[in-house]
Amino acid sequence: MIGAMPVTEGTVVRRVNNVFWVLAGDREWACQVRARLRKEQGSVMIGDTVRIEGLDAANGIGVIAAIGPRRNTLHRPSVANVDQVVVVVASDEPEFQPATLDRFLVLVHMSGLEPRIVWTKTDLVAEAVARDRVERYRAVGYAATAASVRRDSLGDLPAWLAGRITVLAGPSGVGKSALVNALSPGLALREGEVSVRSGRGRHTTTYASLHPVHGGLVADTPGYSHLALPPWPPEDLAWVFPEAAPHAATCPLSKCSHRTEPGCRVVSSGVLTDTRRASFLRFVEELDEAWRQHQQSSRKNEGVTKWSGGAREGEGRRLVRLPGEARADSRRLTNQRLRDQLDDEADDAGESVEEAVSPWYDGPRRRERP
Ligand SMILES: Nc1nc2c(ncn2[C@@H]2O[C@H](COP(=O)(O)OP(=O)(O)O)[C@@H](O)[C@H]2O)c(=O)[nH]1
Ligand SMILES: [Mg+2]
Ligand SMILES: [Zn+2]
Repeated sequence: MIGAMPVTEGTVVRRVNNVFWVLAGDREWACQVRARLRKEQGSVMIGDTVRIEGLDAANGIGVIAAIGPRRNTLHRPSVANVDQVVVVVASDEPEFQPATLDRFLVLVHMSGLEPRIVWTKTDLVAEAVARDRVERYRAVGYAATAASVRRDSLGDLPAWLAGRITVLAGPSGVGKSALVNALSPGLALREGEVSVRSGRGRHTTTYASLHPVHGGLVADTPGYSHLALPPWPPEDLAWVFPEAAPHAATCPLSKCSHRTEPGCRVVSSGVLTDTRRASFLRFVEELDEAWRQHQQSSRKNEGVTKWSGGAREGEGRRLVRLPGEARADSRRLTNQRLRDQLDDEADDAGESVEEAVSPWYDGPRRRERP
């Protein structure tokens, strides 16, 4: 048939330089972004729902004419409209570290998303060990499953993917790329690649790709080894430990960090046990420090504002906490400080800074009304 195809909607799944690949129906279109759109709405993100026009079916090309409202955005990898983050941990090689898993879980919760858990490489441990770990986290309230690509067993993972945009996250070497390959034979993502440090500082920008698998879209991510918790009030940590949250809600103490305070309901409930409790105590201490530093730098900023605005001494804006936008703003403010701090850590570890900064900074964005 001759003539323009109708305008259609699709999802941005890949980017190569300034060409965005849009999945619409059962095919991908190579699209440029209309110049006016770039000016009005900024750059297109992987995961964006877009309207494409001027489709040329013979050459598979089109133009992105509009970006739909974003439900949320993640950074590193930069992906919009993420429905879930699946945290991948290895049963062994690298050795399972509960604190590392808990840190990923907390970071995903803090960005407003629900984490799920896959233990992969279960071929490397006794079946009972694998089962116990999964059961433990299920008891806490997480969707958790076991997998082994060596044994062609992917557990509940395929069922979780349908109709959703999923990001796989987790330390490097745990088997994320191998899982995506197993989900989509023929894809052949490179496995066993440890991130290489490229000179001083940043990797050349590589964009996340979304792969169509089991009726959904999945993004593989590089591993992150240094993950700092963002500056949250330490007393809010219990909100991102699902087993502790209901008890924190009824804790009678004010400003309680739910550590060891006499009369604390989280403590007396005994819900935090063993490694979960160890993670909790460790993270509270990290937040103590991160939050204290954050408040110091906020006070400094307020001082400047007061002076230039001529406001009276001691009358600075109160620091607004939780939830939503204010928190997201404070995260953006402290991003640079964290980046500086992590720069040093990354240097020590011989890794790039991009990887060192937590990928989960921007919380959910308020949905814009058209
Ligand atoms: N024994 C075993 N090895 C695996 C499994 N999945 C991945 N691997 C190996 O673990 C290494 C790291 O895998 P990769 O997918 O690159 O990890 P990523 O860094 O998380 O993407 C590779 O050598 C894989 O072959 C598994 O289920 N069992
Ligand atoms: Mg990989
Ligand atoms: Zn308490």
